Amino acid sequence: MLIDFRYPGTTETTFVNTLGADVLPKVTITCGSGWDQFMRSCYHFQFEPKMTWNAAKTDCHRKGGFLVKIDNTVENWFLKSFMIVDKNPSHVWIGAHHSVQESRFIWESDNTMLTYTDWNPGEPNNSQGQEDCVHMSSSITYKWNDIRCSHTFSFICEKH
Ligand SMILES: [Ca+2]
Ligand SMILES: [Ca+2]
Repeated sequence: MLIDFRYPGTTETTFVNTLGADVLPKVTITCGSGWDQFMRSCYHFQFEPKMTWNAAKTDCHRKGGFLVKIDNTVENWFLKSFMIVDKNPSHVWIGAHHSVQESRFIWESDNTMLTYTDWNPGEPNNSQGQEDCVHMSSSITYKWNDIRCSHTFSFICEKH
């Protein structure tokens, strides 16, 4: 598997293979300060200050992005890996939330249904009928859980 990855605090994009060797010249995508590039997207990991899901969504929009939309296992793996080697936050909001009108989970960025998912076993369980937002939790190796939107957590923004 080949991934492109920009290490935190650097401006160079480095292509690495699974052995960690640099194998290809960099491809330039300008993410801007505070954003990290992976594949064709840029990510902003906000560990502090923590926010409710709705405030996090608004903050991502203000920054020119959206709450992260996780499309596949590679993107999910990148996000997990980044958090584990960085601040290892306890809870992180992602862009999935439960649409009351449609009675299903959708991504806030484009209102599409979730295709790839990484739910923790037994989730989503909509505990007490009040769990409409989705987070990744370090206690379950960053698998996904639905939870009340009013919690204040770290969050991940994405932009293209
Ligand atoms: Ca994405
Ligand atoms: Ca739950």
